[in-house]
Amino acid sequence: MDCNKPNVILINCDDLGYGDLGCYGSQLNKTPILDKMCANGLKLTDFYMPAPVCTPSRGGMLTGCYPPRIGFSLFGERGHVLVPGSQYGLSTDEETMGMVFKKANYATGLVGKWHVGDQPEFLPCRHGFDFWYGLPVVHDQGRQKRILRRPDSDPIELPYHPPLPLMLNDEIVEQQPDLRALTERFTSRAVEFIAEKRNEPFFLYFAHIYTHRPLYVQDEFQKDSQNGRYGAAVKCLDWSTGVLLETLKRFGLDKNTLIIFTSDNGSRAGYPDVGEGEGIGSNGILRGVKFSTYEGGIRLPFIAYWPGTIEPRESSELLTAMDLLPTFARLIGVELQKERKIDGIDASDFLLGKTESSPRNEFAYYNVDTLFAVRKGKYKLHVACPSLGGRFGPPDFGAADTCELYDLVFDPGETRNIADQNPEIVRRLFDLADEYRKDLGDRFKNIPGPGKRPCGFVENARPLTEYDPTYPYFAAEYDTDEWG
Ligand SMILES: [Ca+2]
Repeated sequence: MDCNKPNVILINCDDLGYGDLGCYGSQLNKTPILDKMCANGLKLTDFYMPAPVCTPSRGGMLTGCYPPRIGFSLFGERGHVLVPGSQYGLSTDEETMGMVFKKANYATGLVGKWHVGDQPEFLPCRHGFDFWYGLPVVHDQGRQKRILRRPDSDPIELPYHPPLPLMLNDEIVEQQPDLRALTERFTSRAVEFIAEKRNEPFFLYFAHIYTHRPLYVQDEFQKDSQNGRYGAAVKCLDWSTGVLLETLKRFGLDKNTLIIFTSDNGSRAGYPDVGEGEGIGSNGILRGVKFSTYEGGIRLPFIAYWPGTIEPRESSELLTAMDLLPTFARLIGVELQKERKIDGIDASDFLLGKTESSPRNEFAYYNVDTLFAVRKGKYKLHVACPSLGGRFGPPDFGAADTCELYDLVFDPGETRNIADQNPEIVRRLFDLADEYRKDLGDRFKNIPGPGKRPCGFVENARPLTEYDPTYPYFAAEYDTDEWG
């Protein structure tokens, strides 16, 4: 076994909130396996995704870049995430995690949701992944009743998407798969991948569909859930992680495998269309929800587990998912491309416990391509707020100026604006915001951003599937109107 070439498994959940795991304070969801992994690994309290919604969060993580840098902003007129048949996707000019691991001759696999472009030009095999079993889009983008419920209007039925494709590499192997069993099938494919690649170094990116709605979960996980289908989905994530841990142990790979567990953005808990009673997610002590640049939308659980190499510890140092790409590169001994600027910082010494402090001490909160807030050290300044999207919606409609300063150490819930009492800190953070805008631009401020690169684009895009009333789909249409 080549100890200089550790295996890496990156587990990314979908919409799992900061407060959804037992080890992050959940009293409702049962996560004994993740809690144990957390107790025996590195737990971060201040870990950020690059965006508070799927597509830019994932694109930013895979490339080590703030989403505007890779052209992930507004896709077309309105879309803040990619939809089936979009002309946009992750440019193959960008260096992804898959490509970085390929440089070191790793086997690279993706199991689960991609969501950074569904056209053939943008699929995982074009981005350094040898193997892929999963969904090109989010699972609420299949044939499913979609009722938009807003407190201020009557329910509106939204148009159907084309049938949800399940892919094996670049081929569609099923349409409208049974969502209730999909996580088990993903887990089984992940085990097969590990088994096949056990004699060579591998990178596995496992991108779950839980706990994004609609939630379909096997009865087995629902039986003793204290949080409805939501708690059952979290339990299934815990179970799936347990299967991977056991598989590594059986193949004698556990001491040579780094596992990271996180989520792409915060929970939707608190949205008006999220019903009570069926179980809801939690962003714990944090304010804000998915789509929001308050902490709850974008600060996520992060566990790094590598028995014998990472000593158990908890840290409140800053780290972001953009830092994973350069950190992995350092761990496996490859150089990143030099032509294109990235935003990630190599944090391998911090991850391994060689230093107590993280090399990152600031973060820019971009949503679509407007800068909403900056953090440096313990201080966070909100410089913009959504103008019409309101508390709940994405800020597609624009922004308004604001000036809210929070001390995230004493006030992680962002409850007390201390801007008036700290004019000097406010001034310094406005200056920092301007530095980011000069490089990455700002839609709201009409600043173009010379550091932005174009998103991938194809002229003749179309959905991968088309509804055919005579075709025997696994599920003709998903039968809940939960989405988003
Ligand atoms: Ca998500």
